[in-house]
Amino acid sequence: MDLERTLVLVKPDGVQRGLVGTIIGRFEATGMKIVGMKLMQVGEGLAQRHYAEHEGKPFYEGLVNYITAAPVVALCLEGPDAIAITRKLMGATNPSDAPPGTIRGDFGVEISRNLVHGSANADDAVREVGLFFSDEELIDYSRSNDVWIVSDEG
Ligand code: 3AN
Repeated sequence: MDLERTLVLVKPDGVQRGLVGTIIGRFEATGMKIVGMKLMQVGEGLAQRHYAEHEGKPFYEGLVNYITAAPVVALCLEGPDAIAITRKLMGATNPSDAPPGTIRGDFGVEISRNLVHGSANADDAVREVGLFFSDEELIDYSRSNDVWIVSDEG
């Protein structure tokens, strides 16, 4: 299967609650590669572009306020079927519908504080990765050598 890339955000509630490592760990443990990662404050312009599809909905303003309220961790994940796998690990948008074992099911209780974002489909993934990362910020692992924890190189 072809490799896919997807955008993940650990949202402000995930950062404030000290769940960054736990949430990233769940994605990382699947074998998906982290090809981009940064802690950042999302400005209003970026938030509006990211959530453009929700403009006009009753929860839109709250959504922009929430994502801009405090830092997020943005990740670009890569792997076969990365978009669907990421969304499966996240669980349903509303944590009360998300089963135990998913990030939202284990750590969330309300839809407006649902901890994590993952691109919904291939078009969104390309658009959203481009919004949050420049090409230079994304790693090409084919240019890396294997590195072991214990090195025999002194
Ligand atoms: P998902 O993040 O699961 O892809 P979307 O794209 O439908 O869900 O919605 C984007 C974000 O908008 C959600 N993560 C959630 O924070 C917020 N949201 C969606 N629907 C509602 C709603 N009915 N009430 C409040 N917030 C909502």
